[in-house]
Amino acid sequence: MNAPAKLGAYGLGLVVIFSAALGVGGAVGAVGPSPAGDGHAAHAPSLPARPAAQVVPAGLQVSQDGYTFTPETTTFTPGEPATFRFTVTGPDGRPVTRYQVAHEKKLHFIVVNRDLGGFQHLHPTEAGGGVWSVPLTLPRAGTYRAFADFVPEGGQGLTLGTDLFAPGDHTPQPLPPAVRTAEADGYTVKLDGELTPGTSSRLTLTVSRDGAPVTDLEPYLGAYGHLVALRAGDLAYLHVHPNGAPGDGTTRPGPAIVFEAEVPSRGDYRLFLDFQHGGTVHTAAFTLRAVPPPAGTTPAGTTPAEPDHEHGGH
Ligand SMILES: [Cu+2]
Repeated sequence: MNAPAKLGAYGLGLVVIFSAALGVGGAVGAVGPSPAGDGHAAHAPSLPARPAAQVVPAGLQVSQDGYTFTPETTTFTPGEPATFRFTVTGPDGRPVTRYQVAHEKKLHFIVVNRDLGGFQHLHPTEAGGGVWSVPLTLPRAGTYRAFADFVPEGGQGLTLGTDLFAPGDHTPQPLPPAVRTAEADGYTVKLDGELTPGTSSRLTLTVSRDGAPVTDLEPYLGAYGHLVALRAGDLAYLHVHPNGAPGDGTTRPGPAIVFEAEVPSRGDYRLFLDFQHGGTVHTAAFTLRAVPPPAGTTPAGTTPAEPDHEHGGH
């Protein structure tokens, strides 16, 4: 019976945190995935102390820093190919037409089921006048989250998110359990490493096929792999940067792809790895739980773990 009350309280909590995060942005000049400097407590004296790393993660907002993700339509027939068109509206209220290239593209477009059961990484084309256009099929009925990941010229990188809908009966799927290997198109990908909230965590993904390491991965968007991490529950979008690049003299084309990931909180994350081999892009998906390190090993610069009732539980 008290579920609505809890939801209401949760929503209020989000509003408070959101407002505080904007305050941090105004004070230090940036709200982004990197931890901001401290000192924010002075601007929000009525709020309890809050780790600076808990600024609003990317992907949760349809509008941020004056930029707004504006879809032409948000409802699609399940399983039917369609064209998704959208603009990004800038601070002046007009569609943004000038972008910086990042990872070889001006804009990266990610679509995932709200239950994290699917993943599409697409690259829309410019249709003129700031309109982006991309063929899109929402494979089954349900609610989806679409992310536009871009850098407006002269601005900061942003990931804006909006919901898309495919009407019809559907049964949400539970989050797949955490496992250390994933299959993708006949490839096996093994995940090593842990996610530690609030600090950079090294993740190594190793690709093999038929038991043999794959040592001739092909560059895709300027790297041997791209990793998107989405937080279960709200689909916060985490930027994950690969270590090294093709042609830098030290980065090998597999079988291991190394990333540095930083997640803002404990909880479950769904990781999607894109890699290219044989001229085709493959996607391997993992569930990984972020837990604070055991007491006494808290990395410098992070907030000490709460009393650890989950100790040894994962
Ligand atoms: Cu992309």
